[in-house]
Order: sequence, then structure tokens, then C-alpha cells
Amino acid sequence: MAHRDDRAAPLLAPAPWVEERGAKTRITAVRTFLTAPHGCAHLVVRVETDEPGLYGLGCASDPQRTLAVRAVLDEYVAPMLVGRDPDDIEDIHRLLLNSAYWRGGSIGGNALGGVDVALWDLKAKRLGTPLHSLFGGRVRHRAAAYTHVDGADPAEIAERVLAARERGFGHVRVQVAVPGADTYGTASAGPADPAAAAAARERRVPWDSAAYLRTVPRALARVRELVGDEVELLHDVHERLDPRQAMTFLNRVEDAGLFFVEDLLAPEDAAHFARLHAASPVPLAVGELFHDPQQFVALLNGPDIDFARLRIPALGGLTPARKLAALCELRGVRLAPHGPADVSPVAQAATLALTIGSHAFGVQEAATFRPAVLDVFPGTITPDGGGLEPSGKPGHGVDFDERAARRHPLREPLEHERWALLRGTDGSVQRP
Ligand code: GCO
Ligand code: MG
Repeated sequence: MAHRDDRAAPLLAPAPWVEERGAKTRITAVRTFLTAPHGCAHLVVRVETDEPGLYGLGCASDPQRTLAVRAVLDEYVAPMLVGRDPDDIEDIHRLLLNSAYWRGGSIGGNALGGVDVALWDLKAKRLGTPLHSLFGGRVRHRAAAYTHVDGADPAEIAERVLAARERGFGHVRVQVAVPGADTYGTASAGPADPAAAAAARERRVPWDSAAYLRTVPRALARVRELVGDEVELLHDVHERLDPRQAMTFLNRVEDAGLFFVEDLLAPEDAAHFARLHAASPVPLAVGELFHDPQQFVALLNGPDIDFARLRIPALGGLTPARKLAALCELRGVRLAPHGPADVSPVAQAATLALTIGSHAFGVQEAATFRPAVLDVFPGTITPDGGGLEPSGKPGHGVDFDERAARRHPLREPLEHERWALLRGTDGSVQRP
């Protein structure tokens, strides 16, 4: 959807130096496109310029508030950017952040992130260079990627881990279904696929932390016995334990030799990471829910975590992400960027432009998208042999086919509801 052209001329003048010296290139439009070739909302931002054929693409995908993010972009951000020099990424980032005054939150963060990635893509395309080259080039052949498996029975899970290993993955996230309890990332939690999830909308299965603590550490240890030490295992607690339960979980899961435990606590309990991190050798990963870079800074000072799970669109884009990557390197924390299928291939490639060239790298979450996604996003990078490799094309290398996108309209813009369905055994609403 184009931004509204019926507005008065923006109050905000272009930057002073552009007023004085002019600009080689000007932004002529910022357009948003909502599409769902994978079933979940992908919100694409295209920043267009007065140079024929020169545009940048970003990703502002926020499955739970996608229509709000689109409104921020169309109503507030787009009119402010028309006429600006797309080269001034830092200036634009700061003025957009300040124009919201109350800072961004996840909605503002995703809107800002969509524009920011598009501007970096545009800059690199204009220079005819891959985005990672702009950031200092590569430091590794490929970025190790992890894939997801889940199941109820350790033997069944182990089989799936070994199958992922066969496909070349050295890192596999393992989620364990707990009979009678809703556990994130497993069939009992309502399938990840939004269409199937809609059918599971009335899921009545409660979250049961006691059952989770009894079952999951033991199952993870058994999976480790069955698969051996040649493959890294990860697990996502998905913010469902309180600090006391988290300590119990870490004690019980120590023998599974996990690469990391993700979202052991909710962001609201982040103050407890210091104590838990000091008390246990189990590596901790957190951050997909952080939309303010300062939330990471607080944990990097200790450091109280081992891996930073940056979700680049929500954080406000590559501009803040690059600063955090540098801080992670200086603080001995490694990047493990977030990237399931509900971030688009544009965001996955933009994230890779950062991880392929950062010495502070651990592993990148990678989606294997449905074939329809590859039609909508030509240049989509698919994990190969357990890793991601940049295409070498100018920019982040992923394009966007508007016509193909229209064939996959978003059927369920209100996907957020299922994230509010989870209740505990006492009936209280639980973190999803
Ligand atoms: C992960 C995440 C996701 C989130 C999803 C929310 O580690 O991949 O936890 O699965 O639940 O991105 O929309
Ligand atoms: Mg997660």
C-alpha cells in the first residue's frame, strides 16, 4: 500500500547539508506490501528513489501487530522520508526514532527496522557491492544455521535430530512435547503453521511448569545419549519459567550438554540472569523479544548471557544491530540471531550480511521456507549443509515480486489471538 499522497508537504525539511549542497539521489516513495506465502505475515518495505531502477527492500514483519506496523510506516514514516538523501542512514534512523518521542516499542522498532534494512540494501546496490562487503567483508565461509525438531518420545526426537544432521545441520533446536501440557514449539502447542494453528485456536491444553520440569530435562539428556556428541542441541524455554523454576531447570538439564538454552526467563525477569548465569555452566541465549538495544546492553555489561538473539526488524534494523554486534565482540558474547519463518527472506539475508562478517558469531536461526516464498522473494537464501551463504549479489541479494506477492494475501491478520490463549493449570494467562 502506498503512503497517502494527499498530505500537506512534510514540515520536516531535508537535512541542512542537503539543503545547502543538494543530494545526488532522493527518496521518492516508501511503500509497504503485506503478503503471506508461508502462511504468516511478511511486511515488506520498499524505499524508492529518483534514480531509475534503484530501490531498497526491508522487512518489518511483526506477526502479532502487522497492521499497526504498516500504519506507522504508511501514515508517519513514509511522508517524512520523501525528499531525503537515502545515503544518510544514521541521520534518518535517529530522526525517525525521535519523531516517535516515546521511543519505538516493537511496533515502532519493526517500522524503523524495515526502513533501515531497505536503506542499507539501497546503499550497497548503488555501490554495486554485497551488503556484507560494506560492513567489512566476510570472516567465514558460511554462517552456521540451526533448524528445529520436536517430538514427544526421545527416540523419535533423536531420529529427527540425526535426520537433520544427515541434511548437514550441526546445530538442532529440540522441543519436547509434555503429555497433557502445552509446550512451545511442539504439536501440543498448536502447530506453528497459522492455518493449522487457527484450527487449534481453542486449544484447551494448559501450561504445566511442574510437568515440564519433570519431563523435559530428562528427555533432553536421553536425546543426547541417543545422538552422541557430534551435534549441537539447543532448547527454547520460551519465557515460561519463573526465576526459581529456571534454576531448577538449569540444574536438571546440565547433563544434556546443550549449546544454549533460549529465553530461560521473560524480559521482565531479566534482572535474574546475572545470578542464574553465575550459578550454572549451561549457556544462556536471550533477546528475540528485545526491541530496545539497551535491553541487550544491560545484559552485556556482566556479561550475564552467552548468546544475543537479535531479531533485526524488531530492534530497528541493521544500524543498531551492527553496534550491538560490535559490543558483543568486545564483551565476549556471541550472536545467535532470531530468524524463524515469520521473518521474511529479506530479514534473513540482512541478518546474514551481519553474521558472515562478525567475529562474535555463534549460530543463526534459519527458516526453510515454502516454495511459494521463493517465488515472492527471488534470491531467498536456503540453508545448505547446515549453513547460510550470501549470494554475492549487490545489497542483501533478495528481491520482491509484487505480482507473486498478491497471490498470497494475508488471510489471518489477527494471528495475535493465539498468543493470548495459553493458560496455566490454575487458569491464569501464561506467557506464550
Ligand atoms: C524462535 C521464536 C519464535 C517465536 C515467533 C513468534 O526461537 O524461533 O521463539 O518461534 O515464537 O517468532 O512470532
Ligand atoms: Mg525463541
